[in-house]
Order: sequence, then structure tokens, then C-alpha cells
Amino acid sequence: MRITIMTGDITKQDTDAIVNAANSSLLGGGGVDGAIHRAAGPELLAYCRELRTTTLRDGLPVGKAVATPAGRLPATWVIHTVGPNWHQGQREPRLLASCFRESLDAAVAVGAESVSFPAISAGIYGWDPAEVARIAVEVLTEDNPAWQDIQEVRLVLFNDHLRRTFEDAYRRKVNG
Ligand code: AR6
Repeated sequence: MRITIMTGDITKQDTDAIVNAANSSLLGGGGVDGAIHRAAGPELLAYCRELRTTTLRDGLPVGKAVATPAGRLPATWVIHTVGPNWHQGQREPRLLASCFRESLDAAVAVGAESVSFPAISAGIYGWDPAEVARIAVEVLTEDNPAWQDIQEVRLVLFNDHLRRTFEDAYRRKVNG
């Protein structure tokens, strides 16, 4: 799995899947969630609403992920995951690690070979971006045979400062 760290807008990525930092309702919000729904068009919300009336009546729990088609986006799939909310006391690293892990599992399940991630929980949900970067890199460098068909993971950060934070975390990880 090749890991690319870049500055950019995740809604523009042409990877097979992009990950949405959603909330449990799956019915949209601000930040990257709002941007993804705006760019994808109403079809994406319709898929999410359908999940809420069928398999996810109580919403998507923190740390879980679910895939839907991506509407008008260049990607084929949107993988919605719910990061932990620091402001609500959800501060365990394993919850955020689970978002990255379950998103890759969901990508494999739909046959996606390339996946773009945003900095889950590093915005409205209030996590320290350096901690998000550390956890993301930790999971993405795991040698997990279940993810062997994934060729590329793109970490798509909204500004250069955040990109550097992720690059530093990656460098620290690979250099031991
Ligand atoms: N492309 C890439 N990254 C982006 C984009 C974009 N188009 N837009 C924002 N970001 P956030 P969270 C970055 O707040 O902290 C929503 O209301 C942003 O700069 O989107 O997990 C949901 O519905 C930040 O670095 O997600 C939830 O209620 C990162 O994406 C809640 O926010 C994540 O910030 C989730 O909060």
C-alpha cells in the first residue's frame, strides 16, 4: 500500500473511495462532511437516509464505517465514518484508530483499491491534529493482510500546515 500525503480538497480526489468524517446521523453537517455532500449532490443524502431506515436506524456508532455510492463525485464510493468528539469526552486513541481501520475494511468490502482520507476528528470534533496524524500513520502502516488489495491511500489535508504535521508523523514512524 502506497501512502501519499498531500494538501488538497478531498471532494476532488479520483481515488475509488473517499472517506467522510461524518456524524452518527449520517445526514450531513459542516466541515468536510458538508463539502462532500455539496459536491456529491442529493443522491448521497438519499443513500444515507436509506441506511437510516434500514440497517442503521440508530445511526452509525463512533469508530464504525459504512460505504455508499458517491453520487456526482469523481470517486465511486464514499465511506462514512464517525470520529470521536474530543469535546464530548471521547478521547481514547483506539476510537480514532478504529475509524481508519474500519474505513479500510469497508473499502476492501466494496472492492476499492485506492482510498483518500481527511484528518478525521481534527476539525469540529476538536482532536489535536498531531495526535490524529500519529494514529492515522500507526494504522495505515500496519501490516494487515486484509488490506492487501489496496494499492494507494491518500491523506488529503486541507492546508500545508496540516500536511506537514502528517508528514512529520510519517517520518517519525518510518524512521523509528
Ligand atoms: N477536503 C479535505 N479536508 C477538509 C475539507 C475538504 N474539502 N474540508 C474540511 N477539511 P471536520 P471532524 C478538513 O470538522 O473534526 C461535521 O459537521 C478540516 O480542515 O470536517 O471529524 C460532521 O458532520 C479538518 O482538518 O471533521 C461532524 O458533525 C478535517 O477536514 C463533525 O463535523 C476534519 O474536520 C465531524 O468533525
